Amino acid sequence: MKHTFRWFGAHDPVTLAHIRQAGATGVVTALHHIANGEVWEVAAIEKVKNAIEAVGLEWTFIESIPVHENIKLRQGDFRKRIDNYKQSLVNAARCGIHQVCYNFMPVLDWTRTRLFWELPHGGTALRFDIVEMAAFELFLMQRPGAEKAYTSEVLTEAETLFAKMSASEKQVMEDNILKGLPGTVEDLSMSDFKAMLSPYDGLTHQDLKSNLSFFLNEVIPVAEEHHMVMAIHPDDPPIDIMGLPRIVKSEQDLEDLISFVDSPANGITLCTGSLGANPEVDLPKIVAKFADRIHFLHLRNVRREADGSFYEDNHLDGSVDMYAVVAEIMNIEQQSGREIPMRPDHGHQLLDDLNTSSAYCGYSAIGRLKGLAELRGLELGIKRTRL
Ligand code: DNO
Repeated sequence: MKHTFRWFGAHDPVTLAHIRQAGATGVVTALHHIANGEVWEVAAIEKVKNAIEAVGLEWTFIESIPVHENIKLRQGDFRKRIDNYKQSLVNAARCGIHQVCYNFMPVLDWTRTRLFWELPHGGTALRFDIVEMAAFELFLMQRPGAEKAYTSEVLTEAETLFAKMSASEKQVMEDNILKGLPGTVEDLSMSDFKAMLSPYDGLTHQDLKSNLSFFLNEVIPVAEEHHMVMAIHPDDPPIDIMGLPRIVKSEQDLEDLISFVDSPANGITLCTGSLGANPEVDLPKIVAKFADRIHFLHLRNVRREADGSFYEDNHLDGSVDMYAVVAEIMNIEQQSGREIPMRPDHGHQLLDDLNTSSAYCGYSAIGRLKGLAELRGLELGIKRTRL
């Protein structure tokens, strides 16, 4: 595997020098200052690329060129936004960057109810709690029909929980949940958020899949022409939340995705944390099945709980059998001669991370360094026992 680290740009307190010290050889980043849907110009891409190369690293993957909401909705100026997307791809290729991650989650990216959930040793982890999520939807957001999305046990617990929460706890919960836009530090207000959701009213999974298919049929030929690959990130968590359809959360969804355009350029980011939160997903099987479509690896573990909650565990502990996943990845690398880029996805807040609260949620230096070190050790161990 090619070892990379995510970097959020010049404002990231985890610097390129830190990334190099952590043992990564590649960087994964985006032009976070460019508004979603605008063209990434060559000069702006070059500037970031030069900064990365100046410290002896390489810009391995773009994560992400975000997809404008009008493209997901196939409404308004979506054709212009798709043209902009194509132009950004062409410009990235001109700068020598050929691998692009993206997602097709409506409105929100990843969603958690706790950003600093304390572990027994005092470090913190990200957590998605189904009871808190239900309490948010029912009582803070007051989404009509939200009760249909939860079991009666969860609804009862959510009611009890909400009755006990103080005003400030409710505010923290709202801020946490509306945080799902990586690379930003701004929280959305509830009314902005509702305004963003309303165009999705009545949009079904099938509609959203058809809009994804339309988008891919437009951009994949451009990617192919410029020897690029696109790698969709699965939905996180892998369930419908807030009434929004989520369409990349299961093996069947991945099959549908690759059927939309039959090209290796139409690929997947294997996020073991996102897919691994779905108890029905067999990750080693998915690696073997979609081998030639897996272009990027987000390696992270989750510990699933019976009611659908989960938290992010150590990279090698939890419900995902990381040994089996990495062993399968190494099989497909061996068969294809490829070296697939990986990044340790997220990390706990540990040691000095706990004093540097300005890092992006989930993207602490030491927690991720630990994850990378463990994953590299696992990889080396597998390699040596196979020799
Ligand atoms: C979370 C990340 C995601 C990912 C995007 C890709 O930390 O894994 O935000 O970058 O979904 O577009």
